[in-house]
Amino acid sequence: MYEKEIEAIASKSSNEEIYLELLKLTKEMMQQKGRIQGKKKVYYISAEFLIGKLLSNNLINLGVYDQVAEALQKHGKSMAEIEEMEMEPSLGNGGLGRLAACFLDSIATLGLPGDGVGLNYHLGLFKQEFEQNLQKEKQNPWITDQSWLRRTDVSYPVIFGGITVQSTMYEIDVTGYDNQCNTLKLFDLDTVDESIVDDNGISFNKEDIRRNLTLFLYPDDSDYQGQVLRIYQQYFMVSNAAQLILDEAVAKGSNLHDLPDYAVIQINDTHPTMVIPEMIRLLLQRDIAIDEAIEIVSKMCAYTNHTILAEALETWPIWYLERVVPQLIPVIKMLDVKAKEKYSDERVAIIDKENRVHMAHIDIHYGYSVNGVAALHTEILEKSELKPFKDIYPNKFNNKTNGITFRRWLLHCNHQLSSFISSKIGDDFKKNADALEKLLQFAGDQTTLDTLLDIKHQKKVEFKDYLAKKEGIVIDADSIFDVQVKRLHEYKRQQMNALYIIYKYLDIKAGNKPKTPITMIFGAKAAPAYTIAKDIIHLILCLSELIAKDPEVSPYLKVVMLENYNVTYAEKVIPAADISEQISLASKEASGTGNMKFMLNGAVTLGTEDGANVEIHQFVGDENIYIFGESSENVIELYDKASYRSEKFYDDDPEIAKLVDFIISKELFAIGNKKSLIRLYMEIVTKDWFMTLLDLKDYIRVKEQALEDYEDRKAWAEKMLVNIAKAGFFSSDRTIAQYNEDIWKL
Ligand code: 26V
Repeated sequence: MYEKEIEAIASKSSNEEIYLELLKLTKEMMQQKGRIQGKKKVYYISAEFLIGKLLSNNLINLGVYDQVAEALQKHGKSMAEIEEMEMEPSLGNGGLGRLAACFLDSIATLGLPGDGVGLNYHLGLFKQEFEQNLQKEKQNPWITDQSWLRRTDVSYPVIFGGITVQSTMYEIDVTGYDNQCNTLKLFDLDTVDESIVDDNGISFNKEDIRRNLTLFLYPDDSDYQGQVLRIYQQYFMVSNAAQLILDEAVAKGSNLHDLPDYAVIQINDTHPTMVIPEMIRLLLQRDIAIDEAIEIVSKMCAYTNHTILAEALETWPIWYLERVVPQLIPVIKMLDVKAKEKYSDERVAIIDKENRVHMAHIDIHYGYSVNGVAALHTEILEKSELKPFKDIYPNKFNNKTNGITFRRWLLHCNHQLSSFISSKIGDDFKKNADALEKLLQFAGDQTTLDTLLDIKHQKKVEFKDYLAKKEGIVIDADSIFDVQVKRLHEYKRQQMNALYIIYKYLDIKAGNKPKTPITMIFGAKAAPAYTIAKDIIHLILCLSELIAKDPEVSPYLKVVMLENYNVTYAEKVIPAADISEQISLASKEASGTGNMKFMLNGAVTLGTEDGANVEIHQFVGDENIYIFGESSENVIELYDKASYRSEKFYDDDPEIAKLVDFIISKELFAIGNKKSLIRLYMEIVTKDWFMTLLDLKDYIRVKEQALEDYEDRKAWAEKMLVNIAKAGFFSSDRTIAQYNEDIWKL
């Protein structure tokens, strides 16, 4: 099917024309596939959907990717250059949003009825640019006349204190691999006006709700107006979702009393929490009594927690909510009173003594399931962070270790590896990820190992070429690629990696040249108001410049910070990585999903026993991973006793002091911003909330070991093979099958 059409498209001369025609044809093919049907549907409500570019993935899932790629090749074109024409929607920030996108792929692939519900941010998350070694934030427009978005005539009124707006629903089709389609539904407001944003940056009038509501994902919330705008966005998202869910259920025959037979809502972190009071309010309006309304909604809602960081657990002063969503206040107060009647413990209160509303507490009291996203994370929730809740609701808690879709993170981003795997063990792994284990039979096979090394080298060359073209940066494809790509946050400890770079720089200066040169690659955006995170970016960029200008060191060490790291970049850099840096302070990274993508592409993890690293470690065994650092138990104890002092590590250990002091050295002052470097230095020496200095020496020791082991190419290739073979568990198809079996029951 479609041979003629594909051939005709491939023969066009302009890449843009080819892209637009392929877009049209792909949409048509998806239309032909039809919709996944079923009485009960899951609504995955999320502030973020980091879907990435869609053309290749849709072609893969439709089963025509190879056919299109071959047709293009015949005409001297490649899929890669056609993909360049597509804009990447920037509807997410990091792991949470990318997880939502992987989940949509797997829900459709498993043939389950399930839609995503979110917002259509016109300018998405900001676009990152570097100027004078500093991060600058720019607009990131992604919506074009012809795109995957489809405007619908579905529209709902949304009432805020003071104003009522009328929404518009857009849709993006989500095709399953060898299956039918679901949809991602993105709500928007026609009056939103991009021209109110400052030409040079991302500032705008935060009070002009009609014109700013869906401009940005996570607009700056360092002031009151910014925080209130977040509440406007959240309510707009969930009020639309609730109205949509009621409409769809009624259309399928629900009498509202039986709503849980038609719909289940997965609340992705606390941003969509207001769907609970909103749904109750709508049921009350439709003459359902309060107790029954609460019961219905409680049977429909399930909550996923994605972080234990206190500052990320949302609480809103009740008067903020009174201003934005006054109609929800009586419901929230009632939910609070009813919870307090049953449980007097202050720690589980919805409205606390300071009159702040704890969003997660609404989810836990009035949802039927609470899950963490990796075994260790769920254990920490149950034993410490949410222990008072676990005590009262022992059966609500469950773990769902995250996963990634292999269609994007292997088939699409690494055709060479995927075809090689097929040639060895057949195609079964594409639908049944556990079949990857069959690769283990080739663990001692020299030709298999050589081919793995060859493919890795090819991906390094491809990445090197991409980087040279995109940023004019030249790297050595024969060097070791050591990669840390993720949001910039102190708990993820990019600063510890920077201290390693200082160590290596000084070591090379002292005459110890690495056998194989090392390329340290970073990619990270810092939240615009997060000063220390921006200081860390500044340090890395300054180190990059210092080293590049030093002829003694530059042949052996190179530091690259990718500008505006996004899904497209991830698809290029992850297959090229040798070492995957997963170095968060143990207990702080809920799961991580990058760790899984690297593993699947044959990189070896250098990491702490944190998040899903713990499970990766269990699967691959001690030989095939580099683990360092304090255990999560010890870290939690240090916090409980407030006994960690970074000064002590700095004062007692001249080797540590030497590295930290280099941040304020004359060499770096000559390149960078003195104020920023001093601020970061002071932060590490006097606070170091995420205990960089605690793990620094062990990190250096283990990283040196990994670099040394890299020299034994055969032994390294074996580690790569085991990592790939053991990645099956981390398929999001497994994760979604578990959500369905334990929570959704579709
Ligand atoms: C919280 C906030 C608070 C207000 C400012 C903006 C903002 C943005 C996001 C969040 C939630 C952060 C939670 C999060 O992203 N968690 C990540 O979830 C991944 C998927 O489960 C997981 O792999 C990562 O370890 C976890 O950090």
